[in-house]
Amino acid sequence: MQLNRASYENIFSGAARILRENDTGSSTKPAPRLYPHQWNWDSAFIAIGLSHIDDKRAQLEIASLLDGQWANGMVPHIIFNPESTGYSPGPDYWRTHQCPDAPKGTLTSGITQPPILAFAAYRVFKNAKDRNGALDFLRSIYKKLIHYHEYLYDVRDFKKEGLACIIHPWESGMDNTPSWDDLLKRIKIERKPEYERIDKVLISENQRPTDKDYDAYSYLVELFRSLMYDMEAIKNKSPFLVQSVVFNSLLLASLKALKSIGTEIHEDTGRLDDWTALTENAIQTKLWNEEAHQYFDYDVLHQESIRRNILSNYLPLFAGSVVREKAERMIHLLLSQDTFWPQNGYPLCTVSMKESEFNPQNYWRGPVWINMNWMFIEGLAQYGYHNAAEDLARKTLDLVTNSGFYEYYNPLNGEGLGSDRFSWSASLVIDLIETHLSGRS
Ligand code: 9WN
Repeated sequence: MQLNRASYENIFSGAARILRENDTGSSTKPAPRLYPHQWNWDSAFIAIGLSHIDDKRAQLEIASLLDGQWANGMVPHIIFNPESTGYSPGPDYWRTHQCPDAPKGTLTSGITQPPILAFAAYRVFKNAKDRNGALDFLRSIYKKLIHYHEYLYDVRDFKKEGLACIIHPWESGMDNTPSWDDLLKRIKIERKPEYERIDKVLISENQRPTDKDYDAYSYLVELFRSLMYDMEAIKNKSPFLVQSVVFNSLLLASLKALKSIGTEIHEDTGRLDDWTALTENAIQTKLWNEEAHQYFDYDVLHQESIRRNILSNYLPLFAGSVVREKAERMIHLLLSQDTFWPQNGYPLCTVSMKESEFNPQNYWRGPVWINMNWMFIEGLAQYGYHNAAEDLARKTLDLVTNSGFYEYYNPLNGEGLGSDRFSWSASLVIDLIETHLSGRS
């Protein structure tokens, strides 16, 4: 079968249409109704797909996200669109405008998300047709990107080990992954937080996090709000502090991209090599588990590895920071029909099918997510596993062709779950068609 752009004409134009429909002018909503604002790692993934269609619009997606950057360098996980309602928790709940570091005139959340932004910015540059325009774009964002990474090392590397810590499940982007279960259960919620859940009105309850999860999510936001988002205070009081594999793998991928960006525009790349070496070493020493052949998240408060076999444990492959012998063992597990690649279904499950928490319909507890597949297609190709990468790309495109551009999918039968017309599913399908299939058979 010839797998090239022409075979996917319809799916490509369907994807481009979704990005147009979810476009608010300078940013793209992750989903038409469920997520009506701008999200951090969504915009990064979206910009990569947009860069195949329109250089300038892709650059604007990244620039508009950076407009929400805080004075301390943090790029928030949500930038609220003042014209959109219908998402909870909204700006009234976060109340970040009270905080001196928050940007003036822009409403944002008070936490961040996996830092894949610099990686995306470099891809947007590489895919640009107008090279001079793209160089100007890099010049306009470089210092802001450096400031974001300074924040991650100077403020978020609580243990000074080269591993940024996350303080909320939402910062992992994988909100209710089983890896957070024990930690969330341990949180003592003295007073039930006051929040509403609009998500359950739009999406079946069995596909979303539980109310208990939301109690913990909201409790943490109320705690951070009461501490005025002061990271020193949060570090001492937060019951959720994790050195996360997804966060630090994407950080590494971004550092490498940032170095390439700096080199392109002849800027000082000073601290980048030191940071990269530090984080690469910390991931190998602190997060690697020899017995399980994978990396585990680390619970900083209870000083223990979180031993759940979840897909994101393998993301150092995306960062290209795994030595060959380890990588081969990991890839063997990743491609196994017992864990992440169901025999008659669709890869990759976000939780191993062998874990007791595996649930094929519930959010980050098993379903296939297109951004995860995309990162593993990149990772497999980097390690020379071109057939497996192409197989995964083809299966991913089959899934979208059969079921539509959903937020996530049941890996056992391909059913679309969560929101329909989901932007990063559309955007990354465009990139798969343009980057990973063209010309190969
Ligand atoms: C909370 C927007 C975001 C994604 C996350 C995904 C989901 C939000 C929610 O939607 O999280 O940030 O309300 O459930 O888990 O990865 O960025 O698409």
